[in-house]
Amino acid sequence: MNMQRHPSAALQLHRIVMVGAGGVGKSALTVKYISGDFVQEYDPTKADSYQKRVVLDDGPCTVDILDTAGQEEYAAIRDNYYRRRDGFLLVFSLCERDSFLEMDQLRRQIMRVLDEDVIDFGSNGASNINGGNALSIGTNGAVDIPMVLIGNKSDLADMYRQVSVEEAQELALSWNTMYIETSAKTGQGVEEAYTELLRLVNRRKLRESLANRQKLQAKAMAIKDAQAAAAAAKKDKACCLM
Ligand SMILES: Nc1nc2c(ncn2[C@@H]2O[C@H](COP(=O)(O)OP(=O)(O)OP(=O)(O)O)[C@@H](O)[C@H]2O)c(=O)[nH]1
Ligand SMILES: [Mg+2]
Repeated sequence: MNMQRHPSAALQLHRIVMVGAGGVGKSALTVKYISGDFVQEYDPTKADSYQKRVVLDDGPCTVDILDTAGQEEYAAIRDNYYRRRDGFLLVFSLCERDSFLEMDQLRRQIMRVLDEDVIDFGSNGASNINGGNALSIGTNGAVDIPMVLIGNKSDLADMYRQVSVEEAQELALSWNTMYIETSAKTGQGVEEAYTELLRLVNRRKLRESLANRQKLQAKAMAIKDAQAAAAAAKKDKACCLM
C-alpha cells in the first residue's frame, strides 16, 4: 500500500477541543477515549486537559484534548479555548433537542474566533504555520476547519431520541463534514469519532506542509532566476564597455 508519511510524523501533536452544551457527555466521552472508563456522575467541567499517545495511519502522534465547559455561565470565556487548536468535536445529546439546536451557533462562534485570528495573522505579518490555528480557505471559499459532529448517548436513543439521524446528517453535510453517533457508556463510536477527527487534522497539516514546501521552492527558484538575470546584465554591461 502506498501510504504518505507525514514529514514530521513522530513529532506530531494534535490539539483538539470538545465543544457542546452542558451535560451532553463531553467529559464522559473524553474519559472513555482516554481510559476506557465510563463516568456515571455529572460534575460540570470548567476546563480540563488530557493527553494520549495514539497511532494513526501514518504513524504515532500525541493528541491533546481540551474538555471545555458547556454550562452557559462559562460562555464568555469560550473564545480562548478555540484559539491555537487543530480540530473540534461538536457534541450534542441525542436525547436533548436543544443541545442539537445549539450546534450551529457554536460552530459559528468557532469560525468567528478563527477568522479573527486570520485577520490578526494578516495584520502583524507573523507566521501561523506552527503556532496558529489550523486554518485555510476551502474550495467553496469557507474556512476549512477539521470538525466532526457527534450525537452522544446513543444507548438511550431507543427510548428517548429527540434528534433523527437524517437531520443530524443533513447538518453535518451542510458543514461539509461527517456525523457519528456515540455512547460514552457502551463505547459505541467513541474511538471512531476521535480517530476520524485526528485523520482530518492530519490530512490538513499534511496539505499545509506540502503547500508551504512548494511556496519555499517557488521562492528559491525566483531568487535563483533573479540572480541569473542580474549576472547576465552585468556581463552585457562589461561587454559594452570593452
Ligand atoms: N447513558 C449515558 N449517559 C451519559 C453518556 N454520556 C454522558 N452521560 C452522562 O451524562 C451526564 C453528563 O455527562 P458529562 O460528560 O459530565 O457532560 P459534559 O458535556 O461534560 O457537561 P459540562 O462539563 O457541564 O459541559 C453524566 O451523568 C454522564 O454519566 C452516554 O453516552 N450515555
Ligand atoms: Mg464536562
